Amino acid sequence: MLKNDTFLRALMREPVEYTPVWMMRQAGRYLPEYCATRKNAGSFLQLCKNTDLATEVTLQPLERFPLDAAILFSDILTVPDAMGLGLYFAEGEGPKFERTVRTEADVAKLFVPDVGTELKYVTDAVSSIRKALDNRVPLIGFSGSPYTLACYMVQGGSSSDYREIKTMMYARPDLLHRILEVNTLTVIDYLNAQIEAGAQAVQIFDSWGGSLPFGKYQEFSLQYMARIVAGLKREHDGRKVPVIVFTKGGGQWLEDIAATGCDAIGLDWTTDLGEARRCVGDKVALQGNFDPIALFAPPAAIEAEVERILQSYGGGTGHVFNLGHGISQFTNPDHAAALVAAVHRLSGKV
Ligand code: 1CP
Repeated sequence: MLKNDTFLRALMREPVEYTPVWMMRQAGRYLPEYCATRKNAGSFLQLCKNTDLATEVTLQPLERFPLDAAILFSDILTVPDAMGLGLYFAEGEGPKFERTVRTEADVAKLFVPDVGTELKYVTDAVSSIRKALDNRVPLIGFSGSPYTLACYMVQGGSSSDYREIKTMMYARPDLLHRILEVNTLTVIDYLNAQIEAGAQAVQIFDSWGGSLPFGKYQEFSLQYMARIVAGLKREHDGRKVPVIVFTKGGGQWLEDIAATGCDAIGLDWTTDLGEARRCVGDKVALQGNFDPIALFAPPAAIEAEVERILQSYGGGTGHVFNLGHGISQFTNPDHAAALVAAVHRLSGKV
């Protein structure tokens, strides 16, 4: 039995005593203990692939802060890596792929990898983390959305304008749809494998869907996420497994996102939580939406911002407090502590 299931209850809009909180990228470079473990691992990928070390870094933020959920330590880019694209991290430059998917021939070669073998290191980490958590808090599994994964597969790394993938979308939509089809089938297998290994909620990170024009978002990102939601195991071990959809920059499409059948929508900081609740609060829970850069202000300002967000939501269940995007590597961990404490104190945790 879970000792603290507040996060899962809030996602299912069941009564809660206070607002649960976790932070996107809560395990990461802003924590000195993470940097030490990563150094020992040799590289970021070796850290992801080593069960004991991935377990250790997943638990690091929970040792510091009374967070209400843990998130699997891994990366969305494990999926295109399993498709044979050759993920590596160039020092100081972020993720890169040895091979891109741009031509008709590249797309024809794409395949749905065997998740059970190629991504076994991820499900092994899930089982190991569940054991180490000993039912303290729930464990979140995750994947990138088909469109966000395609951004990296077509671009070959990070991008500021998504020129290659958007050109493909306008010039050869059939090619992009084929990539998205393969990604969708892979993500369904991948998330179901995480759920079977013990993930108690899952989040789909659609980090770059918000760069699409109206209409194209629905066709190239949302449609495929709806298919994933429909293809997931929604119950495991006698308990519902909530699904969170986070489209960064998706605040103007809330009704469409809610219609995917997800249990919760992740919001970035540009959306008013109260308005979002009035719009879709009868269908889904909401997660967010503190501006991660506000963590650079002094604790008193952080608390004021937490209070504004809690008041904007307006009390009751259905809110999971989070950042509107990942925590910056330059954040002072004491400020993250102030955020977590403020959420609990101001929302009534005794
Ligand atoms: O050098 C290092 O230690 C690498 C830094 C790092 C970390 C800590 C990367 C590389 N990934 C991660 C972990 C990670 N990534 C988690 C771990 C769990 C957690 O504590 O939250 C998660 C959930 C992710 C997800 C992820 N990776 C996303 C989606 C969320 C988001 O931020 O939008 C994306 C887009 C990535 C790609 C990626 N991997 C790493 C970096 C620096 C990036 C972003 C590159 C870019 O901006 O395009």
